[in-house]
Order: sequence, then structure tokens, then C-alpha cells
Amino acid sequence: MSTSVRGLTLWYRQPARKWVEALPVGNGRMGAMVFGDPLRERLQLNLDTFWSGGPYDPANPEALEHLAEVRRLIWDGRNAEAQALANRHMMGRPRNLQAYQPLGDLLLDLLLPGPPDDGDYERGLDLPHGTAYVRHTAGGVRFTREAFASAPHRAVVVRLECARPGGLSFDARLESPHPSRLRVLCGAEVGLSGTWAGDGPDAAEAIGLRAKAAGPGLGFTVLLRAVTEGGAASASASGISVRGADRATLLLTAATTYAGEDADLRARAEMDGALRPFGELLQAHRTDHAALFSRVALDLDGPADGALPDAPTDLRLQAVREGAADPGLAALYFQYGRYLLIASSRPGSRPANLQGIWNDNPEPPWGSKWTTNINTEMNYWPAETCNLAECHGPLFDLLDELRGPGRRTARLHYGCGGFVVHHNTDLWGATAPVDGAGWGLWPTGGAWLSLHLWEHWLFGGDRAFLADRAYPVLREAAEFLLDFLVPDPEGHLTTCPSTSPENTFVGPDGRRAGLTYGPTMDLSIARALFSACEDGAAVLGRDADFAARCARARERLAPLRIGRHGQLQEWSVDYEEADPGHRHVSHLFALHPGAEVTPRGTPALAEAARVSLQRRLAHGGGRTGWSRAWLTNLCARLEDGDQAHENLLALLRRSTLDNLFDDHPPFQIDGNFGATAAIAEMLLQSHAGELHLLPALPAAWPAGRVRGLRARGGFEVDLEWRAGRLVRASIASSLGGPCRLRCATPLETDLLQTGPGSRHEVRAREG
Ligand code: FUC
Repeated sequence: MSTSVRGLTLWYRQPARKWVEALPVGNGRMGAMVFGDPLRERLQLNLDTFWSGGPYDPANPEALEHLAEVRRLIWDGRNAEAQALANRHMMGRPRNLQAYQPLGDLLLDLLLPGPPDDGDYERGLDLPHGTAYVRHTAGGVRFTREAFASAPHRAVVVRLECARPGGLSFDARLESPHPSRLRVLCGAEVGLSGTWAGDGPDAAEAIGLRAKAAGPGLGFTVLLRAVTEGGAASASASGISVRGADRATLLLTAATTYAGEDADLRARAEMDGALRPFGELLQAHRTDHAALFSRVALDLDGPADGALPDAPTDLRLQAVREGAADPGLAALYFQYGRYLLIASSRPGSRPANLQGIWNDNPEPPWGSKWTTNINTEMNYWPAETCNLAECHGPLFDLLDELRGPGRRTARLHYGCGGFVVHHNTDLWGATAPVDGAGWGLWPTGGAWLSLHLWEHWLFGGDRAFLADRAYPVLREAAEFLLDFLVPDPEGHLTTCPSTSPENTFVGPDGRRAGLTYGPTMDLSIARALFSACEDGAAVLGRDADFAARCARARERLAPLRIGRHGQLQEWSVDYEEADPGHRHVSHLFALHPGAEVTPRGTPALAEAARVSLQRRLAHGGGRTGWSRAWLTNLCARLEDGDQAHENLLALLRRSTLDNLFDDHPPFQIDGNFGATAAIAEMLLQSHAGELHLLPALPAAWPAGRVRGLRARGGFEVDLEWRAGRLVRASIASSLGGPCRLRCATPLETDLLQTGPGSRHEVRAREG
């Protein structure tokens, strides 16, 4: 294997003993975790539409009658009482949402000619090809396996090969934690069909699960088909047996009843589509995967003291945990983030949830759902900059689906038009406030999600997308806020009730609370949303009156404020922070992912943001993986490359599992995506109306190259740098128009006049 391919491979000298050591493959819809044991292979399987429960709407018709009183208590500074009242009357019913479910397992018992030979084992995940592999010998005979999830053929494919003709024998089984039954469908095919286990207390008890919803749960079907070359395959009630084959291909397809379809028929149709020669499946998968993956290349060079760049990934990571510098590992982590987004979010699939699409637990942490007060958005931070704009699509589909229930929640809970989404949602489109008022009564989730549509437009400049897809959603999110905003005691417009996600303060009554008015994040989101509506309406030449309303409201919003510690205030009132090291840094939204605060545009506020960030860190902040990833992005936006790098190192050292999954703990995928975005943000920024090249280059990466990063305005950028200075940049424009450049290295020019389809080479100025 060439070093460059190995450089983009996660690899190990032993099989996975635990789920978080297994390696993920996915096609957006289906996911599998590949363990790689020579004797007993396990692929733990997921399908994006397999969730607990059934259709429901937690919106609470009683909420509205208590709104005025909750607001009054907040204006009176009785925040804890307001929160208690809201907890009693304003929360969704039920209070907890449904959870993403594991589908089952493919288990292979291999009949080897002898015990696996010592020291001749390797498994890995080849990121450029999108395949997991296992290679080993047993009794001197070489065995190889390859697994991938094909998006074009909508199937998980496992290929088994053996160097000795006729030497391949194994038994394949399907299992599920949910009540299910296996059927023989033909000579070499079995099907496992079942229903979500929480469907009835008996079934739930059987796997130790609380029954969560009455009514029928989702049904599912997994089909397994063996195609052998040489030897024979036979299906029985216990699975498929393959004996004496040279090679075998296993095909897995799956479906649920979520879309109202018959799962058997749907899985059958998918299997019919996937029944192609292995070579054709592999070729189609590689072409499809590479079309996305290969758009971006990154090499980071720098001091690598103590690094083990040629060692297996777990040992390489361990060296970093023990203090090694390893720029190549950061580059691998970056590409892994891109790989994970490709694998968990594809056109037509559900968006990546808290665990992407990989979950083995019927009671996963936080339901493995979509948490919209940071986690879901963070999952999509790399989508545009890291050249995977298509992978953003599932998030837009989710937003479309949430608008219906979100309108109902807006009306029932607040008497408002437009649509609202609170801090969590699930497969059934729940939009009501849930869990507890201190976290859940946060009405700006829909507005934040909608801004992702605006970003997609800013990067790609697709006018039809803006007109048909983005603007109508942005407008409706803004309509909710226009109705919901109320004057605060100073006469500014504000959100009330709301919370600064998950953080608490000491209220004027001396009691700790989370519920208040005007958390800074809400106001920044509102400003960004109103601006997007104003700009969108102007581009499209429509809705002048509505845009004017947005502008008037925006001007009346409470401004960003600097508080008693010199920090960017987290709430409209400069409360005493109950937990100054809290993991959320919501009040810094204006710096990232927002663009309201920039070092040159608003230096005083940028300095206050820096103080806030330092305060969080000084009090033990950044404890979770995603929190670290956010801090890394924020440092990049402050153009502090060394601080950004330190946070990235902390993420690798303290919050990264051996399979390079982000560790909240437990595993949560947002940190992978957030850090991937942060690395891009360290190399290129475009949120301030110019292309800033190498805005936050750390001393740890003095030399490197990147190809294919995207910037707002339809630009694609390649960069090369040495000794901490830019050597050359190549900028391709899809839309044309002026392009202003900024770089710490003086450039030959800082203004390009681009045309659609043009490419421009820019070099550092001599001398
Ligand atoms: C938010 C965070 C937690 C966790 C959960 C899924 O509640 O505060 O840390 O990430 O989402």
C-alpha cells in the first residue's frame, strides 16, 4: 500500500473488542460498524428510519394560557418561579422524545483451516475508497474481507476471499435486539423481519427497555443474500451456510415501514437492484464515493516530535495523548470527518443525528436524536466549506418536514404564526419544548436551522434554491420571531421566555435558573435571520414590505453587550454565571457560526468574545468533545491559530476514541464534524465579505497544502504554504464577480476580477 493511501487509512493490528473500536461504513441510509474478528465477524447494522414510537405530536394546548404569567414572573426577576411554572404547564406531552434504534447484526462464523496466525492481522478503513477491510492468515492461508455501504446500489456489501481455492466456509446469521423472525426466502437468501421492541410492554421487557409509546411501532426487514464463486450456499432457519467457496459476496438491504411502505417489498426491491456482479458494485461505489471524497486534499507538515505516523491508528493516537506532535493525524481526522458526513448524510437520507447513523443501543444516550441547540447544526458546519454541499440536503429536508408540526407548536404554545422548533426533535417531527423548561424552552432552534439554508445559498449562489427552497423557510422562521418578540424592560425587542442553551445563572432573587429573556444567542440568531430575509427578498425582488418589517425589528433588538468581566454578555441582564465553565458557548454565536462579530469589524466585541472564551476555559470549559470543537472554531475566528490548535489537540487527547469517533463521552459525532469544520476555518474564512487565506495558521503547521476548500461567493480555493507563509493560492470562481483577498503574507494582488468558470493564480509578493 502506498504511503499516501495509508496516510488516509485508519488501521489496526487487532480486531475491535468494543463497539467504539469498530469501523463505520454508511451510505446515508444504512450504516454498519465492522468489528473485523477473523473467527467471528460482526457488522452491527443501522437504518436511518428505524426509531422508537409512532406518529405523535407533543404540542401542549395548555401552554398558551400560562405564557403571560411566565413572562410577568421573568420581568419581575422571579426566574426560578417562572421556570417552575413553565415546567408545570408549558412543556410538551410527553416530555421526552423518541430514540433512534439499532436494527440488528450480521454475524459470520468462519470455519478457518487453523487458528488465525499470530502477527499477520490487519483491519482498516480506507477513507478515499470508502471501504473497511480485514486481512489475515490462518493455517498459512490468506483471507481478506472488504465491506462498504453503496449509495448507488442502496446496500451494504461484504466481500470474502480466500487465497486457497475452495477454502472459504462460513455461517452467516442475522439477529436483532427487537422481536423478529428469520425466514428462508430462497436457496441463498434469508430475511429478518420484526417490530420495534417497545411495541408493547412484554416485548420491551424482553430486552430491558421501557415501553415508550402505545400504538404500533415501526416494522423492519433486513434481507441477506449470499452469492458465491465456487462452493455452495444454502439457507436454513438459522441463516446461510457457505461451504468450499473461492469467494463470496454478501448483500444486505433493509427497509422500515416509516414511509408507509411494506418493509418486505421495499427491501426486496432494493435487493433486486443490488444483485449485480461484485466488481460492478465495487466500481460503482468507488466512483460515487470518490466523486465527493476526492474534492478536498489536505497535507499538514510540521514538527512531529514523538509522532508514530506509520503506526496503527490507536498507537498513533496514543502517542498524541502522551504528548507527541502529529500534524498528519490532524489531517487524517479532518478527512475522517468528511468521510463520516458522506457516510451518514446523503440526498434522500435522514440527516446525521447525534451518532451519525451508527447506534447499537436501544436506549442510546440522549436518544441519538437531533439536538438543535448546537449538535445538529455542528454536524453540518463542514458541509459547505469542506466541499460536501450535497450532504447538507437531508438537513433541509428535515426542516421542510418540521414546518408543519412547527406551525402547530407556534400557534398552540405562543399564539404565533410561522413555525418554531425547540431544542430537540426526532423522526416524528416533534417541535414542542421538551425535557425541562431550563433547557427545552428555547424557541430559536428552527431559526438557527433555517440559517443553514442561507449559508448554502451564500456558498453556492443557486438562485433557484434561494427562491424555492431557502427563502420560504427563512421567511416562515422570521414570521414566528416577528410575532414572538416582545419589548424588554428597556424597550428593546427580545425573546421571552427562553434560555441560553443549557446554561444557568443566579437570578435577581438569588436563585439559580435557566429561563429568562433575551439570551444573547437568540438575539444574534434573530439578527442573522432578519438580515438573511432582507437580503434574500432583495435578491429575489419580492416581499419588500416584509423585508422592511424584518429590518425594523432587527434594529430594535437588544444589542450585544459587554459585561462585568469584560466578557460578551450571555444574557441581556449581566447575571452572575452559575457555571462559568459551562460546555455551551451559545453567547459566542455572533463570532461563530455567525458573522456579526469579527476582529476588524467589531474589535471591542471580538475582544469581549475572547474574554468569554478564556473565562470558560479558565473554569474548566471544553469538557465535552463538541464543546472543544466549538472552541476551536471560535479561536479560528479570532484568528488565533495557536489557541485553535491547542483546543484541537485537547480534542484529540481527551475526547477521541480509538476509532477516532468523538467522545462526548460517550460517543457523539458532533465533535468530529465540528473539528473538521474548525480545521477548514483555520485555513480559509469567507464570512466577512473577503477570502481570508490562512487566517489562523498555527506554528504547529508551518507548511502544507490544501485543495478544494469552498468559500462564500462560489469560490473554490487551493493553498500552499511554507515557513508559515503563503506561497501560492489558486482560486476558482463558479459565479464570477470581484473577489477581495486577505492574507498575513503580502500578495501580488488583493483584488481579483473573476468570471464564471475562471481560475486565478495568486502568489506571495516577492521580497
Ligand atoms: C446537549 C448538550 C449535551 C449533549 C446533548 C446531546 O444537551 O448539552 O452535552 O451533547 O445535547
